[in-house]
Amino acid sequence: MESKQDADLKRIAELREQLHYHNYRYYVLDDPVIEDSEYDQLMQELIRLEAKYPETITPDSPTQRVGHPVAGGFAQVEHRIPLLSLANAFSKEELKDFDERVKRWAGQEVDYVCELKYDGLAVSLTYENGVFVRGATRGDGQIGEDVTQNLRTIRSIPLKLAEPVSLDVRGEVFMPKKAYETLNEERAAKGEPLFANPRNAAAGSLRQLDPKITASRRLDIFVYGIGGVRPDQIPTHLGCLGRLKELGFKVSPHSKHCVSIDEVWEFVETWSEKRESLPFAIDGIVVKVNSLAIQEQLGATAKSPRWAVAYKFPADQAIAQVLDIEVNVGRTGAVTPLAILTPTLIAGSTVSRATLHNEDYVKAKDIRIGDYVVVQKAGDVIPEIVRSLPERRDGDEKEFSMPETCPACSRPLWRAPGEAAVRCVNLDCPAQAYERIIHFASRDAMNIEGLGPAVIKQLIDNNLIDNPADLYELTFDQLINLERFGEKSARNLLDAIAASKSRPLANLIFALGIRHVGSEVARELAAHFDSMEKLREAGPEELMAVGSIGEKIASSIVSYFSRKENVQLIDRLAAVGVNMVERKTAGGQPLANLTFVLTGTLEKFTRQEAEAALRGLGAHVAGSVSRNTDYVVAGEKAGSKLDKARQLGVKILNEQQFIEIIGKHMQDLKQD
Ligand code: 0OW
Repeated sequence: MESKQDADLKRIAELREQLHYHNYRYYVLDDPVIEDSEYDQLMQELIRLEAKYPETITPDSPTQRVGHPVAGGFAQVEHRIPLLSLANAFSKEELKDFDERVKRWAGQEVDYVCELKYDGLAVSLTYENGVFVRGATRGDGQIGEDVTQNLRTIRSIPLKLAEPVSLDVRGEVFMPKKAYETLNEERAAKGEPLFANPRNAAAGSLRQLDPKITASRRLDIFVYGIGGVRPDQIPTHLGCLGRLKELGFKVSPHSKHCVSIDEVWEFVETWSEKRESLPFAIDGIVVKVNSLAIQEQLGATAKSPRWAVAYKFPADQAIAQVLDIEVNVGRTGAVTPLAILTPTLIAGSTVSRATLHNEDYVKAKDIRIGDYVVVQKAGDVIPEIVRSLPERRDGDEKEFSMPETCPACSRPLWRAPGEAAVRCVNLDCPAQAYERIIHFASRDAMNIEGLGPAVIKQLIDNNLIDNPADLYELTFDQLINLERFGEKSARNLLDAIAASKSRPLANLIFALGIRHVGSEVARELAAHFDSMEKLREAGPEELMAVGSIGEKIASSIVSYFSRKENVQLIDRLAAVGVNMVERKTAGGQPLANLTFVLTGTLEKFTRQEAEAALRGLGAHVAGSVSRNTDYVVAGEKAGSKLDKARQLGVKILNEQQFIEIIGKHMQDLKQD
């Protein structure tokens, strides 16, 4: 008979395996197979078990991502194999010259691999027997800084490889555009200096002494090389990228094999156009000789390899004139100055507005209405004014000063002492209502498909909604009469709004837009308080007992619920059936603590309806079958999940049995 301890230790090993796998699915493949709440469940169980057996904790455990601050700065690390940098090319001709030189040295035709040039900072990661043991910045190529603790917080860096190999890999750590913009918005609101571009933001974040801060910056990585690999081990660079992928590293899907420099140039032109659409900044294209034997033959200068070159996109700066400076009211009421510019072409797109962050920024850079200014798109994110050109002034320029009243509702603006941001505190301000509904419907919030800013503006302009609860009272007839709405789009929007009722509690808390409550804090609140009711009644001390919640967030939450319009909003959302409880302990929900997986096609339910019915009864609907699954509902043409269920001995329901379970409980609910 297995002892309890043996069972626990076995469970610990199982949980680590599963969490490594789900981490890989979510952060490396961006293709999760389970819900966040299920991932959190597994993590909480492992944390609890490791607390019971602390001697079993190993550095490669998924719980060991965020360590302690590094006392006294970073140690220096000597790279076993130097991290080279890249020579630059700025035109098609210079790429042709590179190609000629390489073919002359190699004495043969050469094929290439093109990679996007991620605008971040280069790092080296060392693995021993498949375990991540050290990570360092490139530094000067020979000596870098040991930033292991901070690299561990990057979820797309595996702590344990798929095979127990020992090797050094190279990659580029970067900050995705969305994370960069959010970070600068937060810093602008606090009057902190802004990062000039995503590369500086990534470097600054990776070199934080406290890993908690690094962890909050949501850095990411693309791996692109294996240190010291030999041609007889892996003959081509493409082979190296394939091997890195096999081991579980995040490798960019955009790299391309090119048989000639002409094909390389096509790749350059393609991405020169498409780079705007990437979720991360690139500043060029890296061209590498594919054959490792030829790479070895060509060798390197002191600084950079002869077998690679970086084509740099043209600088993203241009000169424009400031026609006016308007103010924009954001979701939290923050009023930010916005420069209206003469339309100017920068890096492939026409720019006519640029953020000025806050009043201090305008003053510090002495930007006036009428000024000529240098505008830049730092890594393709929102355009920014770098500096004004006083020498081009003719005396007609006008200084900007923040208005006294809100442009949208004319109520007085307010500036918290010590804060750089100026706010409109009128909760009925139409500009804020618009931003609040956009946030409410956004992907990480209630995730209402098809309800973007344009549709929301249309609904507000037609007086159909002025706060999120109104969404759930929209009717087909109201939508069908709107421009650009047909039967199908009206039906789809209503279905999407209805489906959003069963989002997890964490999504709803985040969707409310409580200041300083982001999606991470919302998840912690949902896990701790289990229901909106309890959250609403929680006092500051109770709130500060939760994970990362301090004084500032606690008072923001308490003041949010002290406003009657917010309480009314939540009551209205509850009245229309929006889920207000955390599924695992959903009181009075007959299927609470039961996990269902749906597979195949049901006759009487769409997948969404079946999920909504289950969640409405407190069940958890998972994306994949595991030993935690209680029931698999198998419709027509059920697939591999049904096989897995049979393997694991999970109970299987056909549609009729499913309807009986749902129907029975629906009856109970109706009788309640
Ligand atoms: N930034 C990049 C990138 C890349 C190395 C290997 C040998 C010489 C350069 O996307 N995709 N590939 C390489 O290959 N380097 C890159 O960035 C360099 C590293 C050091 C300075 C640049 O950041």
